[in-house]
Amino acid sequence: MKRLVVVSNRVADLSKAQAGGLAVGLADSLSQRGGVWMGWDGQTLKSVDQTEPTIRKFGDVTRVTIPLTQDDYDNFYLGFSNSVLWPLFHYRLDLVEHQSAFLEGYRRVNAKFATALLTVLKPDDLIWIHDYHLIPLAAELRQRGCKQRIGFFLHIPFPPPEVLAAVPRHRWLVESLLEYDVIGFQTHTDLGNLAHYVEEQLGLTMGEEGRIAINGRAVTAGCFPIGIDVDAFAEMASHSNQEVDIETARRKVLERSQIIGVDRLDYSKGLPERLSGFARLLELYPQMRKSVDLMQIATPTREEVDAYVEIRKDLEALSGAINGRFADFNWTPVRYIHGTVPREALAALFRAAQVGMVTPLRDGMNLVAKEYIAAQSMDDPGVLVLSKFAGAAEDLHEALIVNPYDTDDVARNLCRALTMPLEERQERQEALLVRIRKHDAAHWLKSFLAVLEDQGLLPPNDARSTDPAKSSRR
Ligand code: GDG
Repeated sequence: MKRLVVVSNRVADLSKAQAGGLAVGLADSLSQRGGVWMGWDGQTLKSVDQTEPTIRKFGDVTRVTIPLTQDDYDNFYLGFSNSVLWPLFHYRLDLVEHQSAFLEGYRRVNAKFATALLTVLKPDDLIWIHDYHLIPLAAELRQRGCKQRIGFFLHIPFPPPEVLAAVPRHRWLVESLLEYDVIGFQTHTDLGNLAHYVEEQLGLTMGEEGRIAINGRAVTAGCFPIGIDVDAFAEMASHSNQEVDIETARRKVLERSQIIGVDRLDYSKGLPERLSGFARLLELYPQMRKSVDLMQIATPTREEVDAYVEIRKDLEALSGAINGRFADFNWTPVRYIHGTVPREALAALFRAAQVGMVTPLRDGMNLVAKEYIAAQSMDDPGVLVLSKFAGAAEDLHEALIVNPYDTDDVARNLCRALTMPLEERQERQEALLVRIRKHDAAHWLKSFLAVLEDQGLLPPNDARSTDPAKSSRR
């Protein structure tokens, strides 16, 4: 078995036990095969352009980290990655803020990653690079003579050509992407968008099994929906949590239901629209007043980017306005928490909530949707209300699928979820559990690595079960 080398912008702390999910899956895989995980160490140096990596061993896993300079941080991380690619790939052209220094910073840091990675690479390694920060890394490695197989997984959406065309040097970006041997997307829609781009802009075709022939090489693009460790999350949710239990008992007495939302405080997650949809529920269905509240946990993220400062202000104003309008002396409709909650408490909160509200305006997959399902008890399961613009909606058909921009649609579906008979909730839960088990974290890892190792073609259940060129999720 080949040694695995994973590269992502940030590296999980391998000295601490991780609570489930992607980091655990990757760390397990690395320790089984032996491997390397490389990324930014989270430090910014004032002026020194130090590329010397820091290398630490954790059993058979080597953690390689490099610092960034302040300039790298501003232009590569805050700039091109999070003020150009993130908004654009989430179809938010209105939020793109580009400066020419951003693109230079993006290229420079990718070159820096390549130089650092070369110091630890072995000829037989299998390289797996993650996410939008590092699209040109394969091209940088190839320029330095790297011959190993290199795969790439995009965690966020891949937009249609007409949106992608707004990225400065978009053709260069996609040509860099095509330097990988394997390109993984979350959904068939994303895969279809690449097929459209290569056809329209590069005059290439994506053939059977996602193959693109370019410069005498074959690139394989496929759909690998990411998942969670279902049993680990369900187990965590089944543990009693005293604070959540007390709150649940109080609700029972008051016959009051809870809707829960948990997200990074990001404009892609549709939080203002979510609060408006909830307010519309209280308007359209006055009988719901005092019998339901919304707990929204919004975890701070990228607070140095202007768009994130704006969204925080908007949310605080909106939750205050809804509470001002509807609250009673013994009922507060919106509980808005700007902070991070321990994972165990999160799992218990999911289990205790009658509705999980996952309504992003655009999302690669959305793991919260899968965690909410995993946390439910079969005796009395809650209902998932899911945006049609989340990658997860391509598979989770038994959720109540909504258009997050349409507050009436959201309100109607919230009401339906809150009044859904037990039998229907159980049927939906059972079907959803089968789905998240089929596409869990282990399956994601195994299926991507099988293709990267060139052990046959894409698995039939995942590979283009619909023609990507005709795919139309969003
Ligand atoms: C990107 C893509 C794709 C959130 N708040 C707290 C907390 N969380 C955890 C959730 C979940 C994770 O963070 C968020 O994952 P998502 O998938 O929902 O979203 P992104 O962070 O945007 O992730 C996304 C993902 O990559 C994987 O490919 O699905 O589409 O955007 O696990 O539970 N965890 C704790 N406290 C919090 O307050 N402990």
